[in-house]
Amino acid sequence: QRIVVLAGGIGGARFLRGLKSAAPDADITVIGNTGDDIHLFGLKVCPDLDTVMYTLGGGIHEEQGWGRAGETFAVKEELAAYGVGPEWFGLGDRDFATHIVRTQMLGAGYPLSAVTEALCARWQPGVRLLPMSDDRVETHVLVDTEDGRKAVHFQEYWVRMRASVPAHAIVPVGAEQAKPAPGVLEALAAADVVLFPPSNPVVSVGTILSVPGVREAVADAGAPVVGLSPIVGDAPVRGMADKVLAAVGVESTAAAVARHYGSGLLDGWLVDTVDAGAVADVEAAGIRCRAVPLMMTDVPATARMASAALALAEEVR
Ligand code: GDP
Ligand code: FO1
Ligand code: CA
Repeated sequence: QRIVVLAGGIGGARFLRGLKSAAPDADITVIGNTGDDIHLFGLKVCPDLDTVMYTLGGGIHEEQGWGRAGETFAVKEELAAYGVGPEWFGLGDRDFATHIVRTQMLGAGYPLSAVTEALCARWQPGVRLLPMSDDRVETHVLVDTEDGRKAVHFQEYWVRMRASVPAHAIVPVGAEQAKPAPGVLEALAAADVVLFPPSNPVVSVGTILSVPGVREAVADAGAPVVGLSPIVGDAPVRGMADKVLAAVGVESTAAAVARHYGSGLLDGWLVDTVDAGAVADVEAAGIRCRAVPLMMTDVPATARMASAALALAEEVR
């Protein structure tokens, strides 16, 4: 069975761990969000690709959900001693090595997709991890500051500002000119099932879908497309999905997110049991819907979510 998953960072990575456990023989291709990528200290950092790679490869800081286990911060402290920032983004020593290897290979002319494959040769995530594009795309967020309205990098909005002010618009800068990475459209065309994990619908899945050709390839995949709600009980389980959903005029409810994707894209949608009241709403929008527990508390619970998504895909096939 060929499964294609459009994944962000923590929500995508944790779901994939459950999916691998639920479908150990499946051939899984992950299309990863690169809109969160940022250049720091001359290095290219790809938080969502790394979160998937480290989580599936056994190197993740489990409690935090991003970055490396057993991390130290000597380089960060030394940079700070030179007065070299930004000090608000925490890059650890182990993680730095990944960014050095990536930046060196990019400088030598390899595309990000080839670099990601090389990094995964070490981590063996057990899935084929593709960046959504080899072209630079950077999500910016329009916010009001003392100097008026301006666009800040998504990481600045989330990590430095902690999403404490309203987001007025979300712009995937560069997306219009970006091409899907090699393998992305081919994987979607050959998929038996396409899954949207409980990833951020705007700055993770939405950014992937903003790469020209990807939305069309998902809609035309000829395979069932099933998503899992990242919104449980009218709030994100973690993160700033409520803020970025508001920026695109979507309520933070499981039903509103399903309608936002729409029946042109989604065939099936899973909501948490606390949102069982939303099932009729979603089905009225032409999307088959079931309510099951959607909290990824551990791998077995997450595997049950993945099984429910695959079962719903069979129902709508
Ligand atoms: P990020 O790039 O690290 O922000 O990760 P993703 O975009 O892949 O996923 C973020 C989303 O995951 C957030 O909107 C959370 O609400 C959602 N999420 C995190 N943990 C859980 C969980 O256990 N269950 C569900 N249903 N959603 C979750
Ligand atoms: N998230 C934070 O909240 N603070 C950080 O200092 C931070 C550093 C960081 C470094 C590498 C990396 O791969 C991820 C990192 N993250 C950090 C997580 C990341 O910014 C976000 O979780 C996602 O991009 C949100 O979608
Ligand atoms: Ca992300």
